[in-house]
Amino acid sequence: MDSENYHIPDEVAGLVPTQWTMKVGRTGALRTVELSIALSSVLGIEGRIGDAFRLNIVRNRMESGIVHWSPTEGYANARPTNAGYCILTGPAASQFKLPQLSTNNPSGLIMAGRPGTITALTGYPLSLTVFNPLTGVLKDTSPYTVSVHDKTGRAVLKQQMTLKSWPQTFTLRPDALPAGQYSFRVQSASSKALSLAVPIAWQSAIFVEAEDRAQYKSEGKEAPFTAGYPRGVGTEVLYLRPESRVTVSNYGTAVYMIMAPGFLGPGPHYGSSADAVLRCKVDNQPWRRIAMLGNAREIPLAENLPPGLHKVTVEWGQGARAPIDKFVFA
Ligand SMILES: [Ca+2]
Repeated sequence: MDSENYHIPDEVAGLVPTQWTMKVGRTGALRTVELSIALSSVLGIEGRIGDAFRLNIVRNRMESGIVHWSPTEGYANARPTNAGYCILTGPAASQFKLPQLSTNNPSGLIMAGRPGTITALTGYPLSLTVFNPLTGVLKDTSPYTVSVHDKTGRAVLKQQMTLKSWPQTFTLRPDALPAGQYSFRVQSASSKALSLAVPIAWQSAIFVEAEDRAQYKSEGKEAPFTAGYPRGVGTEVLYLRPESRVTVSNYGTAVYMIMAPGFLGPGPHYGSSADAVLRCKVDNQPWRRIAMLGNAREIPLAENLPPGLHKVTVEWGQGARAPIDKFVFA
């Protein structure tokens, strides 16, 4: 913790269950908090040395906001995919070595930057960012094997590499690979636990979720915002504010923008976006004003573009906010 003002008031320290102990220390400008938690009696975890699991520590104090040890987007505290990693090292944490890491975790302890299948347009490179949060602590300098496997499990690309720093962005060039489903794998030579396998695909059209922060760049004075649409049951959409501007880039020869459906009463009512106008441009082409009149959900922004990387820029034009669901590059 790097806050100069960090302290644990007596009344909060008193709330820590009696099975827990806590020690606050200081190393230069850093404050460290050492918590001893009786895992089996408090949390029901029967751990062994080498076990790794996801952990988050959350402070719910509405007057000063919710504070997470590992950042969790929005107000949901319980999102295991956003939680940090925890390893049971035994009493001498500094003496824990990589081979002691348990291999019981079938999903591996390396993470891809995006959940689900990571896709690219047929014939174009596919980029993915890979996080390996434990290596900094475990001092792993062993080589890694990076490979791409087809549906039958055959390795169609394989490379050994020594990676000094994480996260790493890999750019996979399909060359002559046909469109289809593949698997991208990363494996440490020294620990089976340090592994990753994620589905990837090359396909003829790719969908970029408008609300995916890993995919858009916010360039305006105001950040855009994301909402469930309709709340709780529908898709996630992106709304632009008057001073918002976002750009999305991908490969292809055509770009479409998909709007979330409008609803007529009775039913979920989110106000009308009938007077909404968005301003859009592709690459350095002139700006277009796109009115949301009617029920057109799929709006062609540009077709017959030269093959390659293209950039869509979208900003608020006038009127109500319009729910942007996704972009399609084909
Ligand atoms: Ca969406």
